Amino acid sequence: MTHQPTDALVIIDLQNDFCPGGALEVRNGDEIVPLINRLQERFGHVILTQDWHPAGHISFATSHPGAQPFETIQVAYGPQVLWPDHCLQGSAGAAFHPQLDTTRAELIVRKGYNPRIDSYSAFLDNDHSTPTGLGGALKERGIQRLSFCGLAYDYCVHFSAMDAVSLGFTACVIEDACRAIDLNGSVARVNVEMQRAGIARISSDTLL
Ligand code: VGL
Ligand code: ZN
Repeated sequence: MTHQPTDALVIIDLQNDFCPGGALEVRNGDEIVPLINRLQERFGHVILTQDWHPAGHISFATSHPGAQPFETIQVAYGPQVLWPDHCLQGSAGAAFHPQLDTTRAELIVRKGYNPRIDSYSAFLDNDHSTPTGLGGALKERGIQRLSFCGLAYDYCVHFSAMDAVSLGFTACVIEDACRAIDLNGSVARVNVEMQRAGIARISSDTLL
């Protein structure tokens, strides 16, 4: 099943700011690091993503006078949740969790660097039209099946898996190797969307 040349593990945003004590902490986000390190050994291809925002980014509540974090506003490309300032380019918060093994990662995809467009997905910005280039890179390497893990389950993991399927990849999510933000019922909502899209939610047991 794994270690196939056509399979890749995609580890989403396992960065300090999404871990306990970080600017946009995901509850127990750091707990999944040892498991993800073990999972990497089962895959021939490992890809990392890194949320990477400039100061004044459109997704920061501080960029919109009077707005509060976790509020949703309308921007040019549709609704946008506003977040605390996080994953500032080059900051300690934007660095990978220190225990994450990054030695085998063959590609690190940075996203969210355009000040005017947020990017939850590893493939497309939130305007759903600007590609990051990852889809093409994976296709050029002959990769067809993607297993997703990381942070946050209901945002960047979810959007990445959905776009993967729409680009023609087979996608699954390793549920116990993710942690969620769970804002306004987002976990229940994304579970339904992923099921409809044919994205299996699997347990790491089936891979280890
Ligand atoms: C993420 C909110 C804002 C994520 C990134 O990695 O899920 N969530 N930026
Ligand atoms: Zn972000």
